[in-house]
Amino acid sequence: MIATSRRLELKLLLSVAAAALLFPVAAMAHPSLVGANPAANASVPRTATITLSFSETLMPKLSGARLIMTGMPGMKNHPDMPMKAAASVGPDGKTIVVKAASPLPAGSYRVDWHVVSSDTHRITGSHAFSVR
Ligand SMILES: [Cu+2]
Repeated sequence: MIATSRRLELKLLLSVAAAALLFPVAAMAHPSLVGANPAANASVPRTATITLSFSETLMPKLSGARLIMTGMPGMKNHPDMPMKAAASVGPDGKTIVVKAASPLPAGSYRVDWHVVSSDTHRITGSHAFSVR
């Protein structure tokens, strides 16, 4: 009897281990940037809103972005200049919406983003575009 229940126990453990190997991959994927408006390296008319779309549902409290002006027409060696902007995760849970306090003047910009999804790893990246 004891040997039989041990064998059953072992079988159960093995099937749990096999399931753990098969299923966590999709659930544990890191969020990646899959789209943005303005698009990467695009030159767009004046706008105050930038949206970044990710592949995973984000944790709003641990995800955000900073908007930085990196260049201005006619100015050499423009230092990184943080812009007044608010970033929040949109209603779909997968989008970061960055709203500048006012429409951005002509220049080049970079959005430094950080996101956390269900696997709890912090992923960072940056996204560049310009306003003409
Ligand atoms: Cu991760």
